[in-house]
Amino acid sequence: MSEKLTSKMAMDLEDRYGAHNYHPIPVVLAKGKGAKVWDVEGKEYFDFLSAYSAVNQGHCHPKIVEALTEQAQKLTLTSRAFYNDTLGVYEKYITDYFGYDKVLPMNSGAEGDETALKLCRKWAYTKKGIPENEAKIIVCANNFHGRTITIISMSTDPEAKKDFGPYTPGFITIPYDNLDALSEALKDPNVAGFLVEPIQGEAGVMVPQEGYLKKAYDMCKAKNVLFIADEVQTGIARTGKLLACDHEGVRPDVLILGKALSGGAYPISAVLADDDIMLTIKPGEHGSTFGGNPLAARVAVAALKVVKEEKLAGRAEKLGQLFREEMKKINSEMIELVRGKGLLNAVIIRPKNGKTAWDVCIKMAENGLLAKPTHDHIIRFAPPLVISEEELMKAIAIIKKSILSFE
Ligand code: IF1
Repeated sequence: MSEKLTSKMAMDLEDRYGAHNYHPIPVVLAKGKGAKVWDVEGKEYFDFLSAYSAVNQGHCHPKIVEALTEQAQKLTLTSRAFYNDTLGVYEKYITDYFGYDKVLPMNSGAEGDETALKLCRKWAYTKKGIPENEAKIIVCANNFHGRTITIISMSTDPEAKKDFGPYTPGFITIPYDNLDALSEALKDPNVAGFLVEPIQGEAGVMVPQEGYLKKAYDMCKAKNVLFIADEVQTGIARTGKLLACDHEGVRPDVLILGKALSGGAYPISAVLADDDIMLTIKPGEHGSTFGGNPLAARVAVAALKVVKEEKLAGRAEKLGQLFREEMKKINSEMIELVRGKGLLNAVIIRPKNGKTAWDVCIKMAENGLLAKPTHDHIIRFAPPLVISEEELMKAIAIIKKSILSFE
């Protein structure tokens, strides 16, 4: 093809040949570096979505790309029918890094959550002594854990759920950030686990009250119930600590990671737990063709090293405070509320003259910044954690100019 692909052509192709399961902002990206991306016409943007926090380390981080390309030329996949020379190295590295006995490697975040659910049930029957098929797992309203049938069975979002039944049983839904409801649900002796996002992402960056996670953890301990943290989005430095649970000194019994575990270079997820839990799953009982492949193993080690070397958690903490302060200074009726932790933030948009969060995002894109609305009235702001203070201030100026253009 000698003809150059324009944005219009690329969008038409996706529309014509791709399933219509997304409604993207109309930009066509062709290149990324650090906190910035470029469209096919060469227009530059700050990326304030970071692929839903998968590119915390910045787009195309040279060290991650190096690990990926080097390993891609040597060995990419063996399946777990055989050992390979990279997986064990990665397993030692990540278990030391997060302080767990064992890791179970998977690919997508949803698979990580599914793995944690299976692990919890296995533990319930083989260790806790819950009667067969009676185990229950407590989940929170407005959660987001992925798109599989079991995961949407735990969802309270009609959009995620409707017309996809019948649903998987075995879950108890309680309100998020509500310890009384948790206490009540924990009275059921067949409860095996409590699955929670330390900050609810999809719900609109819902930060629970201080002490919620710690108290919830202690209540689970008192009832011999596993505290399972979905840190797929909040983990790996996004909220200003390595894990969002670290803000309250909580060490989950089961920890689910994904997204930035690869720095966005490859789909990699992981479940971490100690031996008494993890070793309840025996050979043949769970797995994945691609989970723990050599490419993933090398990429994950590189991605985790970057987080430490570039002190990304500290950057997220400091720049996040700056971001929220500057957002609160913007004098517009459209800004109803600013909330978040580290560089996982949300601005609640009050519609003005029929203009909504979507219109603000379109205006920001025109002005060179990409973000996506969630639930019509919330905009999530989550740039790569490698963004410099100077870049952040430029980005804030774009956000401000865009919002004020509706005054
Ligand atoms: C999409 C949201 C973010 C997650 C948590 C597991 C998964 C996710 C806490 C599953 C995935 C994504 C998927 C993405 C939209 C997105 C999202 F808007 F829906 F809420 F990030 F904010 N646990 N989150 O947030 O991971 O299987 O996708 O690898 O397009 O569905 P996955």
